[in-house]
Amino acid sequence: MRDAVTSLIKNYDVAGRYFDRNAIDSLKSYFESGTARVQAAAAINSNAAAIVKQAGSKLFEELPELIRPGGNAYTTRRYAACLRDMDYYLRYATYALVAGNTNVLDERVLQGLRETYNSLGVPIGPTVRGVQLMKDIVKEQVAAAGVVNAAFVDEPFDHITRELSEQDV
Ligand SMILES: CCC1=C(C)/C(=C/C2=NC(=C\c3[nH]c(/C=C4\NC(=O)[C@H](C)[C@H]4CC)c(C)c3CCC(=O)O)/C(CCC(=O)O)=C2C)NC1=O
Repeated sequence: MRDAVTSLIKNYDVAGRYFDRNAIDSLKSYFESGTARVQAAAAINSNAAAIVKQAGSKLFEELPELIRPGGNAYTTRRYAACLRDMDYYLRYATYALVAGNTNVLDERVLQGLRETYNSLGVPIGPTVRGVQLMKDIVKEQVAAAGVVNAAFVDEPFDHITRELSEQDV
C-alpha cells in the first residue's frame, strides 16, 4: 500500500535519482492539501452511515428495477450486500483521500472485483452510479465543513468508476 510520498520515493529510487522539479511540485501540492484532506476525512467519518444511506436511496429511486423481483439488489440479503459494498467504497475512498494516492483502492478493493461482479450478475453501470452519487454527497459535506478547494475529493471516486467500468469519466 502506497501514499503520495512513498510512491514518489519508490519511483525516484528505482531510477536512482534525486527529486527533480516535478517531484518537488507534487510533494508541495500534497503537503499543502494535507489539512484539507484530513478535514475531508473527518467530514466523511462523522457522516458515513448517512452518506451511504442517502446515496443508496437515490440510486434505488433512479433505478427501482434493482430492488424489484429479478433485480440484483432484490431480497433483503442482496440489498444489504449492495449497501455494504457502497460502504466499502466510501471507507476505502477516504483512505485514498488521506494517502493522496489510489493504490489502496487497487490493492484492497478493485483487484478481481469486476470478475466477481460479473460472475454474480452485479451490474457495473448502476454500481458506478452509486459511487458517483456518494461523490456528490461527499463533496457537499466537505464544502459544508469549510474546505475551500475540494476538487481532490473527486479522485478516488473517479478512480473506482474508471477501474470498474474501464471507461473514461
Ligand atoms: C473491501 C473490498 C470488497 C468489495 C468491494 C467486495 C464486494 C463484493 N460484493 C459482493 C456481492 C454483492 N454486491 C452487490 C451490489 C449491488 N447490487 C446491485 O444491484 C447494486 C447496483 C450494487 C450496490 C450498489 C450485491 C447485491 C451482492 C450480492 C450478490 C449475490 O450474492 O447474488 C461480493 C460477493 C461476496 C459477498 O456477497 O459478500 C463481493 C466480494 N467485497 C470486498 O471484500
